Amino acid sequence: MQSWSVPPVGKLEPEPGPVHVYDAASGGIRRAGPDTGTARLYVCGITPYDATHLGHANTYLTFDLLNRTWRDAGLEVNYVQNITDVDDPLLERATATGVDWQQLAADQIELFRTDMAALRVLPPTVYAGAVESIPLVTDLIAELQQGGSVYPVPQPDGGPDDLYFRCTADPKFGSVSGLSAEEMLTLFAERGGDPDRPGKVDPFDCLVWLQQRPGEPAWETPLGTGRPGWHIECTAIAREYLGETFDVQGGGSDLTFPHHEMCASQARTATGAELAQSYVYGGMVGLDGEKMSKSKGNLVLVSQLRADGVDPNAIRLALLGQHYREDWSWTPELLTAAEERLARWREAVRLESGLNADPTLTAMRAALRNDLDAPAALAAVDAWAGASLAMDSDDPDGPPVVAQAVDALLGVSLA
Ligand code: 5CA
Ligand code: ZN
Repeated sequence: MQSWSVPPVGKLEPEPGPVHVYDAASGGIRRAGPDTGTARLYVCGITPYDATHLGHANTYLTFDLLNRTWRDAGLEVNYVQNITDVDDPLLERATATGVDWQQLAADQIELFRTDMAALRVLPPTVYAGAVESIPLVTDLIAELQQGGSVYPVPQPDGGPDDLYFRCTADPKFGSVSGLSAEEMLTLFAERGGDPDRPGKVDPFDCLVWLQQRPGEPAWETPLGTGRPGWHIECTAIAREYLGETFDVQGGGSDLTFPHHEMCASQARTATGAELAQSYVYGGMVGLDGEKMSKSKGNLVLVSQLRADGVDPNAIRLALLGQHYREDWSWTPELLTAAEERLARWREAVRLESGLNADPTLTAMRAALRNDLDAPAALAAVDAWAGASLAMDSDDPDGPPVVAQAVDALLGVSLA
């Protein structure tokens, strides 16, 4: 699948050094990425049945910060993102609105690309759709089946059996989210699982292959004519493009369980290796006290803000103003404050001379390398801009260096 165009990136000489992030599985801050060479990142992509809202944007900006922080530390980044371009929510929305499911997916993917490019998010190295990845998925299912951890479950109305992954085959099942069985059961039912389906060995076992249902799309494969389950899609795509173990698996915190728990279990069972060194999650963005979600319809869309003439750099700053792990609610005041901040920073970098940039650059790097602390990085730029505007400073390199650093590290253009 084609991703989106690479935005211009500010010129900043990389400075090697360790990057740390919070890993949900171990419950602590861990070093993420190698000393030199290539860092490997997988971030779960959209299910393209509705437009990009600020919750999605926040999640992709979080991992854009990690990407930029790693690059600034002198690393290459192999960044893989999927698109769940066939799954129940997409088919249900297409049926409900009377549009062709493929057209719906194509339109929403295109809108997402446009939104990401406008927000200056660096594109993934590999952008892989579920549909185009079906051979990878069926290979992995066949491998798990041979090892005895995939089993058939009869369809309620007859026809070939669906296939399920037996997560209890994995003694470490539960280690990503660290939840109790009771909590897992509630979330599994809420987030696309089917704990009560007859014929399953364990309530947590998850669907990996759904045989064709009447009126639904399906692909002919050695496992039958059907379509992939959700979790196995990401496990297979990640393994193909990033290898058995990679540095960070990321997404919004609603993916911790069951999605990433299942992916990790499937991978461990197939290869014996841990899928990711760190599992990193962004908080949930809400509106009026409720999680912003396509299914609830309480959305603020990136495309709508853009159509209203809002500068995407201000949207970026509004989102970066909260630490990525926080849950928070969008308000128009956050956008106004971000627009004011952007204007102040732009005024400061237009000065012919300003404060020396070195301490600011050091503070920005330290903040980002310490669990992507964007609010602290913004505060460092605020301090520089405030002081440069308030007093006569004589460093002509200050303004251009800060402008390049803000562009390279925060993805915000002050031009
Ligand atoms: N296609 C799957 C992942 S494989 C999926 O969850 N798609 S999604 O379109 O529902 O979500 C895309 C990403 O946005 C996920 O990482 C999800 O955690 C994140 N996300 C969804 N809603 C919010 C929200 N309100 N706040 C923050 N992130 C969100
Ligand atoms: Zn995923």
